[in-house]
Amino acid sequence: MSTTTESEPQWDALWTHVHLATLSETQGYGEIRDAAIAVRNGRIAWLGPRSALPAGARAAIEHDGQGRLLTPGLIDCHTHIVYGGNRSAEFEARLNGATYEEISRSGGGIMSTVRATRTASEDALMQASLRRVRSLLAEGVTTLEIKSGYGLDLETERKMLRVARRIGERLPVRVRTTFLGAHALPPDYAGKADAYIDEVCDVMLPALAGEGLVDAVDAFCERIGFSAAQTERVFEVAQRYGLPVKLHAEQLSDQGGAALTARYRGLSADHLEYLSPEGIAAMAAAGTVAVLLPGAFYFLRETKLPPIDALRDAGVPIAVSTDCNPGTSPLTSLLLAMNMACTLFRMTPLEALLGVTRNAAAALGLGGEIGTLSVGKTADFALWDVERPGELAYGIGGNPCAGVVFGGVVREG
Ligand code: DI6
Ligand code: FE
Repeated sequence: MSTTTESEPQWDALWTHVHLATLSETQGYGEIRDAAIAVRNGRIAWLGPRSALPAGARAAIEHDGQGRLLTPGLIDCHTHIVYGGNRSAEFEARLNGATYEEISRSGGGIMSTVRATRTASEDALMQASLRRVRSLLAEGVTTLEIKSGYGLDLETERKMLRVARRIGERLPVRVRTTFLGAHALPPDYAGKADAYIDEVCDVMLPALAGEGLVDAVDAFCERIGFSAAQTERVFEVAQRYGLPVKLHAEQLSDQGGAALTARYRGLSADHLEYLSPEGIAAMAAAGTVAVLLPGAFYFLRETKLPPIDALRDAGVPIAVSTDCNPGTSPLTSLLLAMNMACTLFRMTPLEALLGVTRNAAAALGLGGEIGTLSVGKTADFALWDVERPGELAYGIGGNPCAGVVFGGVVREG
């Protein structure tokens, strides 16, 4: 242990004149007006009303927050942000009257993204993805989950996950990777879904987990994706490798995916428009987070709402995310996802903010580390030019983010 002289400041940095929304209370925003927050070694060392600052407390750097709102850094806990090409031509063709069949017969849909992702060089994929990630970061995002799933072969799934890891090295953002090999059936396995699941379980996941590229494992459990039995095979292998699971569950129909995820103590079940009461009960008992994705609901013009009231009544923690992907949610604004969670799903602004902070942290298994302003947690914050925390979910367009602190360090740009 090093000895400190009396004149050495005990903190690395201190923000004063800030209005905190700690999100750490059981009720409400946990607001502290005219507050201060101090950082040491990248972690929150002290926070409270400015009037309660310990006498003689000093920091190496002091920042005047100018009365701004300071929240935990935002967390986008479900994205497919690494992909090649985009599907704007398909969007346009559909609005010009093309049918879904015509589009898929001409090679459109998810397979067009798979082709574009397979042919993109790692650097091209990196550049295209960085642009999208930067939009999220400009709105106060400090942690981001990124899934694979547009490769559907070992080489391209590896390329996607390597790009995801490199994004976390290149930009000041924490990246958690998710292997989504069981996202869709590649054309060469047509009619042989079980054989493709063999490949996912016996070849892809072992290789990629062994290379340290995988933090969690996901699948698309759906009539047009994989069955609950096939999903469970993937979960078993994940468990063998000590990797947590999550699931695209009950997006288009009820496959019992949420209950299956709960049985494997999954971090989250995501989408959930067709979630059953049994699924809700299982999630509540297992502590599995419900990740709601209003961008996909909006873009697909879905009308069946996820069962928000029942999730609330059961005490299931609810997170909100962009689902950023080229097919069903080309959305790179987490603030807009919060607004949509309120307008489309009737969540409250407090629930929306909890959904991109505390509950999103839980959905990534990082609840002890980030997601609230609490002493000991990593010092990830966002500063906002708003009067009240409820304003974050209110605006449509415009970006009130006035600054970001990542691991105690002011993020430039
Ligand atoms: N559900 C979705 O909404 C996306 N993937 C998934 O499992 C769709 C992905 C795409 O169309 O590119
Ligand atoms: Fe998704």
